[in-house]
Amino acid sequence: MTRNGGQLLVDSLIALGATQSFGIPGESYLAVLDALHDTQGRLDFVLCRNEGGASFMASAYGKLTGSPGICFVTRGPGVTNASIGVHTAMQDSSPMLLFVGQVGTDMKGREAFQEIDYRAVFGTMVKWAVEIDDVERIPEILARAWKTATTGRPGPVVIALPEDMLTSRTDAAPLTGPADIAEPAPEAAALARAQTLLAAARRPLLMLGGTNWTAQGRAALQRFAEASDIPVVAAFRYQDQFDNHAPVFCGEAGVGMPAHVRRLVSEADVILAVNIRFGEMTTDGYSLLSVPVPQQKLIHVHPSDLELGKIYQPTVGIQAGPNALAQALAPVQGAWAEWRRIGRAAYEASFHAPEQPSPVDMVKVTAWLRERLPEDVVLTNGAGNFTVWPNKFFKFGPQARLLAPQSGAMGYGLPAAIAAKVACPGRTVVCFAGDGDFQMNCTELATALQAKAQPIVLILNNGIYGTIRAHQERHYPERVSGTTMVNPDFVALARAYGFHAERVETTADFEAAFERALASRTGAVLDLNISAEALTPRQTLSQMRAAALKASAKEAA
Ligand SMILES: Cc1ncc(C[n+]2csc(CCOP(=O)(O)OP(=O)(O)O)c2C)c(N)n1
Ligand SMILES: [Mg+2]
Repeated sequence: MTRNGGQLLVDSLIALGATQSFGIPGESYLAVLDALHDTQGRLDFVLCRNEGGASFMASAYGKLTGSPGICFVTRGPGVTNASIGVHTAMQDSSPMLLFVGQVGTDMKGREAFQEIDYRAVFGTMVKWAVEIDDVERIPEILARAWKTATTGRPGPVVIALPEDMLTSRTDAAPLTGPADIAEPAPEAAALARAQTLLAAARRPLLMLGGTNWTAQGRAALQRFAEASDIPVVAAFRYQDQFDNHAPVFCGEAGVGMPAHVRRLVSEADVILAVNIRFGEMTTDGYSLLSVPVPQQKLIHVHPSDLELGKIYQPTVGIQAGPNALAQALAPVQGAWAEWRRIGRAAYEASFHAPEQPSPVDMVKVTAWLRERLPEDVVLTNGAGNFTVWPNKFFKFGPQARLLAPQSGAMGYGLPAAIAAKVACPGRTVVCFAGDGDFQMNCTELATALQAKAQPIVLILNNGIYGTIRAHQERHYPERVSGTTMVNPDFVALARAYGFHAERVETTADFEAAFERALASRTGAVLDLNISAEALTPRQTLSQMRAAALKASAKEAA
């Protein structure tokens, strides 16, 4: 027998095109670790510190590269830690393969040590959950897992590996490569109906998002939008998929949706929605389009039939990939120049915000970063009020990328930044983190140190779980509970992990500190002195509290 199951699995992954993997070891998959011993330089293993961090890294790697992020974790405690990245990959439509150890087939079903029924636990969280129960079928299952993760609406696949499947020997041939599966092109008659609807529109809108875009597809969609002068809005946290400098780009339909974006979506008469799923954030709580039949005429284009008509009945539904659709669209003309101009002007105006009541003023910091960061920068963030800065105060050009979780998972930013550095060592990667957000996965600084994948991290340190504090002040003003943090010395912490680190006390100190961060070979952590008062760009904590007190006084009267 030529090889064991672990070797067959690793050889098959290499044949499919995997070059990087992330994980935490476990005795449940020693044969895989043993196979990885001989594949350095072909399939590397980034050793992480918590499975939550590892699965975030794999999820972000898949989102950035389009190649499934590979994650290896052990059973029970390992995989439950990893579930956060799996959920995020699903909500983000990011291709990901999570391999997890399983008890031997001779013990299954007894609630053996760390046993989990993966199909049941991950059943609704993934595109496919499978357990290998015949070593000969490893190539077949891996080929299907790869295909499942990358086609249609991309997403995560969980593959359970019973211990004896990895140690059994086999003569089965490994894969020779991934299947060549073409992106579905739009059906001609449906495309013609869509074009007719668009041409007859008075207030058309293009919405886009999702994964699996190619540079050519994005450029083709931009040519179509510009030639047609149609305003463009990106779905929640997919604003990096369209050149924000284009005069047709009008903003992101995401959390804290600006009024002008809400207006564009709700007042449009024809919406061409390309490659998006209609999530709660993108629809402002499903309020901008009525369920199940929107008042707007909806042309919904998606590579997965499961997304078409899932929530909104489209006027025209087209099952097609985003790039094939973009190449096929012909420009349309209409009298909507003013509609587009107003949208764009409001987007440009959204970058102006008052001076912040904070020693470090993020309006000024982000204005400077917009000019200073390289065109191919990767920004990352987790969850918290601070995300408004990378999400709403940055302009993504054609090469810039945003790795931000549609799942709103705290702790995603740092692992995502490490994954981006692993995938693209030459690019500048900047993680925006809240003080709460950062501490979810700050142990991954060790992963960064070991993998020499060290990004720049900006901690927006306001001493509070700001988002929850904001909700608290709105609903229970003055009754602060469970939202104030006592924080460690972040500079000392980061230095202990080999990072360059500085405290930035005032706005004036930021530029020089950031230049030192850029120049540092070790990556950098900048601890920014942000006042809790500066909770949102346009409303302070005190204003929020006062408004809530006034409202409750009115209610009582
Ligand atoms: C894993 C996870 N746990 C809890 C939450 C709920 N939550 C959302 S934002 C937030 C506070 C974030 O605080 P911080 O990172 O300090 O950012 P800030 O809002 O202060 O800018 C919390 C607790 C979440 N989204 N994800
Ligand atoms: Mg905070």
